[in-house]
Amino acid sequence: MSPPLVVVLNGPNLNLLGMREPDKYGTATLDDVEALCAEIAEGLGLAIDFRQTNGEGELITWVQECRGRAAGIVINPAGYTTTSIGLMDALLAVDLPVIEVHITNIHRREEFRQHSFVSKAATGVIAGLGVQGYALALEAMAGLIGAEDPDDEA
Ligand code: CA2
Repeated sequence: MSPPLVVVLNGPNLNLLGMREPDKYGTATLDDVEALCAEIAEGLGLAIDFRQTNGEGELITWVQECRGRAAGIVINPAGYTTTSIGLMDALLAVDLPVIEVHITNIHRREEFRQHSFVSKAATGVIAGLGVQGYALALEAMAGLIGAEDPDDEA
């Protein structure tokens, strides 16, 4: 049987990770985050599809396309966290486990970063643990979808 697919979505400006503001977001690039996710996913018996877009419509389309294809969604919605009712509606409609990830602790930052529409559609939220939050999200997702550890004896 093929491994369950988890779609890992990244919103606007996350393509700049590791290239700007390392004091806030760290030095890992988005390619590094993808490599981390791929390594963790393999150990958990998950397949991943890792993507980034700057477009709100594209992000919403990708969420819609998860229906019937993916077992769960890990998403760092970045700047659309606090603005996009369309993204929230898509995540609610897709009816899959959703884990929202933020590299920084949005609750310690400016007030405008603290209200997340995406959280209304999320099963769980991880914030403030750096890019390790993506690895933790995949571990939690494996538990939510009942993925089988490939190292476990059948
Ligand atoms: O902490 C997070 O992961 C955020 O989702 C990152 C967003 C920010 O708008 C959220 O409030 C919190 C920003 C993503 C932009 O990423 C950059 C990375 C490096 C340099 C510049 C932007």
